[in-house]
Amino acid sequence: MGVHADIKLVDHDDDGVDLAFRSDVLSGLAQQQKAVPARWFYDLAGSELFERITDLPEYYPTRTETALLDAHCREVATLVGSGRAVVEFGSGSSVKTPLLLREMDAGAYVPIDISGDFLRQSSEKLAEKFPAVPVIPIEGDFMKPVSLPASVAGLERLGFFPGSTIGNMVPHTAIDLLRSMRETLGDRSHLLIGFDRAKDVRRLIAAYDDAEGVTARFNLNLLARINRELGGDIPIERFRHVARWNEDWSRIEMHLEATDTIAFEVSGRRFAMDQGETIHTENSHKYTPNQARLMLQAGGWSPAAQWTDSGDDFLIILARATEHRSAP
Ligand code: SAH
Ligand code: AVI
Repeated sequence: MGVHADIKLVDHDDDGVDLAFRSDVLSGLAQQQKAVPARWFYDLAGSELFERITDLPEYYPTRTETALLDAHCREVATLVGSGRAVVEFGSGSSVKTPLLLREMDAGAYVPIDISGDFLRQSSEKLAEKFPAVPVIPIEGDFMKPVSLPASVAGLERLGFFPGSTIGNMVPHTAIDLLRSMRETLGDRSHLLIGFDRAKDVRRLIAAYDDAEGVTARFNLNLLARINRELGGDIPIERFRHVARWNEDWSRIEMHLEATDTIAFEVSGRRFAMDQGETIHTENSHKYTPNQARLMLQAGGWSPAAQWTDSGDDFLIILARATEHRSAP
């Protein structure tokens, strides 16, 4: 079967600049608290750095969730049934996907990711492992409505959203995304989703500020990407990576802090920052199991089964699309 031609849902100008990237960066840098959405971390270098993060001793989520998927995907397949189109949101390296596909007689695999080159590489590798499954990659932003390819129109769907990528969204955006997934995947669909659990703050900070400095490089790579793709002259060496816990929102925040008073240009616009001022680059929310289930309910999904590890670090939930009907 192999990899089908990928579907691209991204707009570039005549110079190849991603219009959404430019617009998000220019508006984000003009705010009082400067901020750039975390999805822009993932150019090819950013995706490769993220893969290195997943192997760090401090970054427990990937290995914990992988062990959960390894142990429980057979039950998932029994509950969901065969012949499904598996649609993965933010598929990245697709390294967790085989744990699911090996248990399911999947009708197709549709990985969706904003990091186009990385998506194509990962799709090729996955297709080699599962030659009987058509792989149909979609390069695009899963926050926007996604139309699934016509070739999966007749198949029921299983959404796969691992990694606690949901945690990179503030709750109201996360619920909007769950609702939009419910629309994309349709009635009778299921969603298998990972949530990172609230835990000791020192462990959380270490996971986002590792001793080797890989997460710092991942964060600072955003500035290199802005300079390269948006004609910027940001002095990267005058920024430092900061990871802090925000108790009110139950989240780790990553920031890029100016170590000096600086001025720079991006796409011909001038910006200034005081020493100590930050650009907020990522939120990573951490949940109790009740919060996770409540968010799914609010997003149109009814939890059907859940699995967690003995250390209570990570949670995976299988949910069914809630039937549309009136309720009190
Ligand atoms: N699912 C993988 C990768 C998680 S990293 C895992 O569990 O290990 C998050 C992935 O989501 C990255 O590959 C990134 O490129 C992608 N991503 C982040 N925001 C996105 C968005 N808005 N639209 C599409 N892909 C996005
Ligand atoms: C993709 N996402 C769920 C990761 C996280 O843990 O929030 C991204 C990441 N940021 C720093 N380290 C990992």
